Amino acid sequence: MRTEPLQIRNFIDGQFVEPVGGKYLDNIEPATGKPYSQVADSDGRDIELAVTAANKAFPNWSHTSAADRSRILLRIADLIERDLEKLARAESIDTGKPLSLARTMDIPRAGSNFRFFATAILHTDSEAHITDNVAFNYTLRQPRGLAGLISPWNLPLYLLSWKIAPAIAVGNTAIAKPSELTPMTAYLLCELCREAGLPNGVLNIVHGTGPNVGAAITGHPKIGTISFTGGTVTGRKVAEMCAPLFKKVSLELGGKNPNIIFADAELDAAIAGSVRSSFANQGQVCLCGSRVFVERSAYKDFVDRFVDKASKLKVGDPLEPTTDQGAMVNKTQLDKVKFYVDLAQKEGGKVVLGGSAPNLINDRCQDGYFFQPTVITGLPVSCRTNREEIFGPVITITPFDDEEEVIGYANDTDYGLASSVWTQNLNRAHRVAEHIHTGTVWVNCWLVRDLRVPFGGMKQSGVGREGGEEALRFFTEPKNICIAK
Ligand code: TXE
Repeated sequence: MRTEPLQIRNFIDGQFVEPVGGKYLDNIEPATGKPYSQVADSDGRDIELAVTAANKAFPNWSHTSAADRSRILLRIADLIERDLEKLARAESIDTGKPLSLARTMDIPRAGSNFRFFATAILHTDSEAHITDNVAFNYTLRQPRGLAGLISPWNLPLYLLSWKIAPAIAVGNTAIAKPSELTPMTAYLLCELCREAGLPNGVLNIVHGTGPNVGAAITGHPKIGTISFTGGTVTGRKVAEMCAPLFKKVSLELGGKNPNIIFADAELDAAIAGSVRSSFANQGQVCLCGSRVFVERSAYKDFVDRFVDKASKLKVGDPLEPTTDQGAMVNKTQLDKVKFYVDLAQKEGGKVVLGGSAPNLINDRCQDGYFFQPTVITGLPVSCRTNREEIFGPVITITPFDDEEEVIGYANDTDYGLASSVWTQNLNRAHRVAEHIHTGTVWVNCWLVRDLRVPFGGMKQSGVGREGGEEALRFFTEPKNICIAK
């Protein structure tokens, strides 16, 4: 008997509701290339309903005590942890990422995001100043109102929760739009928020495409704060929509991150760390180190050992426990990767690993969007392959001769999100880290995350910072009150 596919509906005012237009998009499973559910294809009319609900909820929620807000967010974190397996499986099916990765990274990090901001709001301090003998100044940090949160498809629940948690923790109400490519865990999160007792209208999730729903959020006059994560091209459109409305905007965009290995690095650790930073999540992480630079004296040894280790990554069915590399999120991304591998060879590069789709994974996955971990050498530093974000399992490895040269290579990009430096020389680590133009520099590690630190990019990698104190400040409005003595 043919069962009807699950229809992912919008979550507005605490209820799951049909999109006003009654339309749905197929939701494709990347590992099979076949639809396995449907997602609401909403538009501005649905955003209007969400704005009404968020507006209605704002007065009570913004006056709820921090202790009560904290208790609800902690309950959400507990429920995410309770449903770890269910959420991880949903995330893996929806994105094509290995189940093991969703289980160990995406879902636990989503729970951590709620837990972190649930407790952070209990320990915020306020500024006060005695102005000579004439006045007493203090600063109130108040919630801004309605927050519009737009998230991408690569780490769906991780990045969506990274926005929802601080936004509502400080007392805003939120209208969130997950990527239409990966809506499932956002849908499941709504059920958990309701079970946790989050009041109706505090969180509203409207599904659909960027132009129909995302633009309705960024263009809505009553949504004063926008937090966006996605591509640089789209980030520019978001900024253009928000500027004339004087909205407060945070943009987390793309990256083309340098990963620098000096000859004195602990090479086993550098190779293991570099394989992970190159191919985690099929290279679909804005923080991946896609431009690897190796000091010339260690270059051949590094390339041989890196290729050997990367060749052992198992490309497979994301649901198999032994899989290291799953499917790319959709055909568009797969075609983009194929385009850049062809371009790299036209630019003089040599494919020393991968470069094409793998052999048949299994019958279930024969039409999935798979691509082998790919390593390309011999490219000039400033070619398109080394300048443009590919966002897939494709990295380049290039030799360098000295510190000044490699810092110049690292900074020769329109992006500035993250970087890694591998060396046992402490002075050099500090020196190089200081001169690289990225928002985050990891030394002898990658993707070690502390939620207290500011996170974000420079140049075309974004505007603003999320994480920790920065996120609490972003989602609140400081008001200075001066009282004459
Ligand atoms: O992201 P988009 P896409 C990079 C990566 C990728 C490229 C495009 O290089 O190849 O971006 O990916 C919504 N107004 N990153 O197309 O378009 C959209 O529905 C408002 C890096 O998937 O940026 C989705 O919810 N919203 C990034 C979200 O924006 C709009 C992670 C992101 O979609 C919109 C993902 C509009 N006009 C991709 N158009 C990172 N930094 O991690 C689309 N959206």
